[in-house]
Amino acid sequence: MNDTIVAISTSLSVGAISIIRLSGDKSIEIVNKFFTKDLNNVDSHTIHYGYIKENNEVLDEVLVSVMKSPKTFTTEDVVEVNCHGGIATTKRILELFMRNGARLAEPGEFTKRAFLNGRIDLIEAESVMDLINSKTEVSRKMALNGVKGSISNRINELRNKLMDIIANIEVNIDYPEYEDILVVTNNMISTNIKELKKEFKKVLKDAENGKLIKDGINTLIVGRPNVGKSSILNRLLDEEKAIVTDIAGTTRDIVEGTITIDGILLNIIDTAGIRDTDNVVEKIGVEKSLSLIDTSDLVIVVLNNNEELSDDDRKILDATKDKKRIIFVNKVDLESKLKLDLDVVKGNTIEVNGLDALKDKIRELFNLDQIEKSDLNYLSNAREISTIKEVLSVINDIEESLNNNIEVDMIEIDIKRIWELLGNLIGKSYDDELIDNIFSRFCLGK
Ligand SMILES: Nc1nc2c(ncn2[C@@H]2O[C@H](COP(=O)(O)OP(=O)(O)OP(=O)(O)O)[C@@H](O)[C@H]2O)c(=O)[nH]1
Ligand SMILES: [Mg+2]
Repeated sequence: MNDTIVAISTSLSVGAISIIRLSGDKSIEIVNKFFTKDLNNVDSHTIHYGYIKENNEVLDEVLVSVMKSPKTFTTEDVVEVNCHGGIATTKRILELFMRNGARLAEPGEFTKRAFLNGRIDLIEAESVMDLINSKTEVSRKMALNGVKGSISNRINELRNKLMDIIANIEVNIDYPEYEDILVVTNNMISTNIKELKKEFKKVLKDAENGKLIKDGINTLIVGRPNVGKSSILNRLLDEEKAIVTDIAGTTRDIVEGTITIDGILLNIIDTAGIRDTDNVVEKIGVEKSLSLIDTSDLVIVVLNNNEELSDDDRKILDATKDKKRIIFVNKVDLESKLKLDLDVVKGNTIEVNGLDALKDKIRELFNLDQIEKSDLNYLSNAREISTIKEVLSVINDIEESLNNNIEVDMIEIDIKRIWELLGNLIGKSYDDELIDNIFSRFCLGK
């Protein structure tokens, strides 16, 4: 039997109302001890007005919601006390409940109980966290699909298809003498596996979009000193965030800002101009700029239209050639001296032009218009994406076995492995450490 947990479910700051939530067998009993109305025989899913009192001292005037097992978020008895907001009152009532049989919930423990009690699966649980953290309309919609179970349905459908294949193989192995069963051949499995591979590849591609929706596009602005990187950042943000001067080497540390394009966050980082330098501080800045290239989703390489391509420019172009990148040729208001045989976007930040073209290029590179129109039934976190990658690698093994005419019952082992991986994904089977890890990332009270 679970103990009864309690936490403040709203944020602990000044606000009109705070909610203290309890879940577990003793929820009603604990609140009832201090509430002015008897909650023992009230109907489930009802709200009651009264006071919380400790030894004749009124702590607050509250509304208490009583939700009885099993139709609650955790499937246990849940009581929510709506008290006046602010830190002092909320804490006082929380402490009262803690002194009387409730334990302070761990971060994510309410959602963890919902999962362990079978009310939601793991993807739905992770989506609760995504929903809380979502900053844009698109990420909110995607997270809500997760909470509602649409994403899990997509995985369950694939899992059922695998089960069909496994069942067919098993029948063949166990009852080879039956005349009217379908004889499962490598050919037949091969057709099925090809189809599944296509579907999992689509799931993975969508998941990469999902990650962009959730985390945004990490965009790095790089280039030699003085080409106008900080000016571009400022124009994009429409704010004088970074210092701009005509002194080469003005930006020493990174400067960050965010904008949204078609509902997708663009996390923009302006960096120190890259050049060979003996200045210790500038050198550290340059190294930082270079090291950030690897981890970014998009690199904007800025070149100066008014100067010929230099060795430093070439170095930067070379360091970014395998990345998703946009080359922005700045200062087109000045005489053109740059010669370059690559696809570029041109502009200048004084009269401000070229930035719309830059945004269009970003839309094109990341297919943003399609993301906005899609159903958003996407997986999106690292755990989910790495599981799908593992599935695809097992599928490759299967294809290899099929090519080598390995026996069907050997291939079945790999098919079962995929079925299991998808089970882990939705939390049908799980290990405790993983579950603790996932839920500990939640905020307190959720
Ligand atoms: N003519 C012209 N000048 C520009 C343009 N963009 C920026 N500048 C000027 O170029 C100089 C350098 O601009 P910054 O934005 O500080 O350049 P940066 O690349 O951030 O330079 P560092 O931080 O030193 O690496 C400033 O004097 C800007 O006013 C442009 O499009 N046209
Ligand atoms: Mg700068």
